Amino acid sequence: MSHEALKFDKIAGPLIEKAKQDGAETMWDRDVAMKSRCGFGDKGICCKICNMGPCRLSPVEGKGAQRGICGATADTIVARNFARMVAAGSSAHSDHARSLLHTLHMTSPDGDYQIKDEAKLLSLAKEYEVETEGRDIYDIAHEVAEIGLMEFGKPFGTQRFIKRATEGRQKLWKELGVEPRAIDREVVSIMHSTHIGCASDMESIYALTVKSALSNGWGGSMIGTDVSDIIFGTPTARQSEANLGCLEENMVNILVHGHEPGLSEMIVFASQDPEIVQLAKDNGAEGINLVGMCCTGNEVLMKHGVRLAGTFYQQELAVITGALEAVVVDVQCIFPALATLSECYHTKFIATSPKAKMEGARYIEFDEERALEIAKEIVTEAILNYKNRDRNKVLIPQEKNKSTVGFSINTIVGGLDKVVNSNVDQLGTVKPLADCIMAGVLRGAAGVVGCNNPKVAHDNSHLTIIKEMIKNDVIVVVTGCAAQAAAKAGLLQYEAKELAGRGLKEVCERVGIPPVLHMGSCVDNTRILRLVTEVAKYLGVDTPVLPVVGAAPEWMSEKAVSIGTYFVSSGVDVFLGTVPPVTGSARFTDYLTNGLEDVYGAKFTVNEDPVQLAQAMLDRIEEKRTRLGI
Ligand code: BF8
Repeated sequence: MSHEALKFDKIAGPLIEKAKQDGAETMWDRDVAMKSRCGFGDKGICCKICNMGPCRLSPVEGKGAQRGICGATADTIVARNFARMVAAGSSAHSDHARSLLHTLHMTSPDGDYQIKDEAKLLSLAKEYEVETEGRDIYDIAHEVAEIGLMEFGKPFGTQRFIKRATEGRQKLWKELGVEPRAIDREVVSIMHSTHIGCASDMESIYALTVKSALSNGWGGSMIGTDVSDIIFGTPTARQSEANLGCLEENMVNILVHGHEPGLSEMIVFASQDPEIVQLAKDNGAEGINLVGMCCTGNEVLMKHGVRLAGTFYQQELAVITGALEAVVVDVQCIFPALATLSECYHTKFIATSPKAKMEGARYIEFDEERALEIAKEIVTEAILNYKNRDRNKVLIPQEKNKSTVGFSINTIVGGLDKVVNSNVDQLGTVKPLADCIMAGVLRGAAGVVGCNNPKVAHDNSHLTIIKEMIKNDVIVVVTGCAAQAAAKAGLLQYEAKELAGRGLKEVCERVGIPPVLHMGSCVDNTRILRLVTEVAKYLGVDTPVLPVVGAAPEWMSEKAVSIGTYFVSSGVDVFLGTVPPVTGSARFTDYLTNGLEDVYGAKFTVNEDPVQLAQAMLDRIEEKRTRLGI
């Protein structure tokens, strides 16, 4: 069962062969069964927003159906479909933040959730104009949470965090009328305006899309990152390991997978509880081995150094090892197929969120009011399942790599202080980073983020692009599954500096960092947004001027479309390695890949060839340097 998309992966082949012998179906079987994708959907020209259709427009201009029954053109239909993708992506990220705000609201000194980063809370309180003088830290936290929750539904005003953007961005968004209002309102606006018989003007639909994306980037996701740091601690640099080789032969293996840190944090604590560890030993195991996957994996990796089992596309492979006692999931990026797949093994597939009940899963609802107690219940189920492991069905790959993770903005800025003999006043600022870029020691910076997608060879695009960047003295920051691809390939180790150009290598050596910095989960793309913004502010310019680019080489989710849109709207060029479903409208495609530059100073570039995409990124960086006169 070979597949083009797997050629790059050393460990997938044997595990997929094993799946075949075990009678287990994988995404690659389904990919083959699918034969080909729907050509209309692929181009974004299938409209099913009302029951007169679905209307499928002809992909050939001037031939066949050029309009839907209501008269909607390809431009309208493509723009509406794109907008709805962004609305869904913004919803997923922002709802994640809403959960965290509720958790912040229930923090208490003797509860399961406490305040870990008081300084960050106080700083946010100041920004929210919350009185802090002489008040209990938990009273402050609760008031901050209430104000944060109002960002979702307030009837008037705009997102508070847009004040964090450069003055240039704030002015532009105001002039264009795209300042994001309440987060939920922007999603509702899209759903309303794309209802049958509403907006048909492509550019106005895109403006609504921008508002929702900005309400995610400068709203939901940014709130998510800040609140997560406040409750669980702002990440600092730490060592860990990544890949399926992190599973252990003689331990109870538990995989946490999904996104929201409220659950996974408690599973970390539960699995370290001495009584629970003893229970594992009493049941014949040497202990408990907790590993992470997808963005939950990033959360527990960044904050606790919990080892990473793998990326999005490895979720089935992890079960096929036959060595997992439990897969514990909450929301987003979880294959429904895991339920059936787990039945081929002894693995318990445990769903926990009312937002993502999974057919065929064992359901243990997670309730923050009894967080640790429920986490212990889940870990206990996994332990008691250890005896059911069939040793004949176990195949744990050897591959794993060391990585250094935990690069919050504080970690990066603190580390880079070592690069120059800064005067003390300039310590703790982005000056060293800005100086390195201006001097050409670093040619620029690239964020490489996003998913895996069977349309392209898994991890290959991420790694090709990352390696091209660092070889050319472009420092790389990574999040999401791109970060995990880098971790598995050893690019998050200090030793990866040997793959870097002279300037970047010198920076790595002076600071003691790898050339690729793991900044967290997909919600944490806002760390990248803020870092870029701080450099722009320091240099007194707007973001589009900077030699900085973003790439989602293997993106697949609606969240990625929202992220890409908020980055472009924030003045950062975005390079995509899989084609979004927009090519059915030449006008809309041209708008995304050219027209946006006149409006936002940044645009999308799409190329499925990672070498060409990397070259386009480097060219853009050099073009920006030339324009800056550096
Ligand atoms: O939010 S990178 S596959 S895990 S969507 Fe999902 Fe994509 Fe991975 Fe996290 Ni992001």
